Parts: sequence; C-alpha cells; structure tokens
Amino acid sequence: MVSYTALLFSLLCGAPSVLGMRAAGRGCATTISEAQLAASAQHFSTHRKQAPTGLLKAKPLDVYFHIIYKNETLEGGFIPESFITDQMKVLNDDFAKTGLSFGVKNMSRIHHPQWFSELNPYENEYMDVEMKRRYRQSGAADLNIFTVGFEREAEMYGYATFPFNYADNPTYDGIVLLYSSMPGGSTVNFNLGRTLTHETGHWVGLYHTFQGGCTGTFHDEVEDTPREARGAVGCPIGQDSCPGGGVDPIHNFMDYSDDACMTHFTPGQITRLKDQIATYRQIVVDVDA
Ligand SMILES: *[C@@H]1O[C@H](CO)[C@@H](O)[C@H](O)[C@H]1NC(C)=O
Ligand SMILES: *[C@@H]1O[C@H](CO)[C@@H](O)[C@H](O)[C@H]1NC(C)=O
Ligand SMILES: [Ca+2]
Ligand SMILES: [Ca+2]
Ligand SMILES: [Zn+2]
Repeated sequence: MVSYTALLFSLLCGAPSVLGMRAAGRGCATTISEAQLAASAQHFSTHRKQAPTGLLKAKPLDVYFHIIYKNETLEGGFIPESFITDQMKVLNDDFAKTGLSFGVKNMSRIHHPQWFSELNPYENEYMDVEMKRRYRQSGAADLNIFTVGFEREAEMYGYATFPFNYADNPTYDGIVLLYSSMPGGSTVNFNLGRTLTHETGHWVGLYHTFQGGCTGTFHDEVEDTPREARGAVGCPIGQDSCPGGGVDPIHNFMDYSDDACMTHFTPGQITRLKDQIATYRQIVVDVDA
C-alpha cells in the first residue's frame, strides 16, 4: 500500500507540464503519466466489459459527502446543506444523458483546520491518504466526496482517482473538491458546480480532452473528441489549437473551460465511461432497468 501510494504520486508528480497549465484555467490536479496511460489502456483493452447500448438507466449511485471545515463559517468551509442540494442537481443534470444518477447517502462534517487548508496530493500526500483512510465509506461503486479549502494552493479546485486505480488502493478512492466551486460559492468563473461534474468524469474513467496534446501517443481514448494542444482558458469559441479534427472541444466537461462554457459529454465518452465503471466499479448500466 505504502509503495503503491509512493508510486502513484511519483507518477502524478512526473507531469509538470500538466500542472503548469493549471495556473491559466481550471485547477484540476488529476493527472496521469504516459506510462500509466499505457498500462491502463492495455489492461482495459483486455478486460473490458461492454455495457449495453440504447436508452440507459442505472440505480442512483450512493454519494458520501465529507465536509472538512476549519471553522463554522462559510469561509471556513462550513457549507449549508443547500450547497449540496444545488450541487447534486447540477451533477445529475450534467450526467443525465449518461444514464448515471447520484443520491446523497450520508453527509458528515469533520473539523480539521489543517486538512481544510493544506491538503495537497503533491505536497502533502500523507494528509490525503490519512483523511481517506479514516473516513472513506463503502465500496467501488460508491462516490466519496471530500470538500476542503485548498488555502495553500490557490489554483487547485479538485482532483479524483480513476476507476482502474480502485483495486490496488481502495481506501484512496474518491474526489477532493474545493468547497467554493459548488453552486453559490465564491470561486469566480468556477462556481456553477462543474468542477464536481469534471472530477466525477475522471472518477468514471474519462481523461482530459487535451490529454496527449496534438501529437501524444495517448490521447483521451475517445474518438469523437478532437485533439487540443492544452486546456482551454475561459470560453474561446472557435479556438483550433491542433491541425485537423475540427475545433477544440471547449464545451466538453473534460476540458478546462469556465463552468458556464461547459455543456456535455460526447457519445464516445459515454460509451467509455459506462464500460470503465462496468469493468472496474461493478456498476452495471442497464437498458431501461
Ligand atoms: C474562518 O476561516 C476562514 C478561512 O480561513 C477565515 O477567513 C476566517 O477569518 C475564520 N473565521 C473565524 C471566526 O475564525
Ligand atoms: C452518517 O455519517 C455519520 C458520521 O460519519 C455516522 O455517524 C452515521 O452513522 C452515518 N449514517 C449512516 C446511515 O450511514
Ligand atoms: Ca479524442
Ligand atoms: Ca483541430
Ligand atoms: Zn481534470
């Protein structure tokens, strides 16, 4: 476990170019190295379970919210329940076409000023590991969300684990989210709740649309998302950063655009995510179940 964690973080830290981009746009700290991409693609291609096609429905997935707070003010992360209600509506609306839906199973508040301020998977991974080891609930199909303040890392809004990480490190599975990215929060351009949509996209197996840039061997493993050189900043309509393939997919939930700019997952992403969660999270998305 310890060695796996060390490996995971050495892989994460081996991607400085991705981290460097965060300063200019959405602050997602979910990264994956070429080596891990290659291993994951290989494993998925040989173990892939195919979900049915057609009009899809799945039982709502259980969500466990863990609200890490510093003090009992909004600025201290003590969010009102309305934040969670509004966030869940955005998440469910954004995922409606995938057949997945989400319901809050439990919510707890945890007073921990240090985790609230200092949590950072690159600088302080032991805190992240300890927090999840202590509080993560239930199994592979259950979504644990920890809200924090990232006070030491102004450009960090969230990060997630991938489905194929689960088997080796189940207690580390989940999403860490900046509380002020939730609807009603104070993070300018990123406070409509789409940070959670984006991180949940990773949690169900999607990569950034700009993974691999214009020429990398591994792209996002999805055919209908055009390549792009880097994460979009703002909402640059018509931007075309890689030759051919159409304009950049700036309206995609897995880009870095502002919340208001993001509108959808593509059919190719929906196929991938259903198969990822069928393969690695034992979530079966049935036709009209
Ligand atoms: C609560 O924490 C926030 C965020 O660090 C801080 O700005 C605020 O001053 C604190 N409030 C109190 C009453 O301690
Ligand atoms: C909800 O979470 C709280 C805090 O962790 C725990 O005490 C309680 O038992 C949980 N309730 C359910 C129904 O899981
Ligand atoms: Ca693509
Ligand atoms: Ca193009
Ligand atoms: Zn991301």
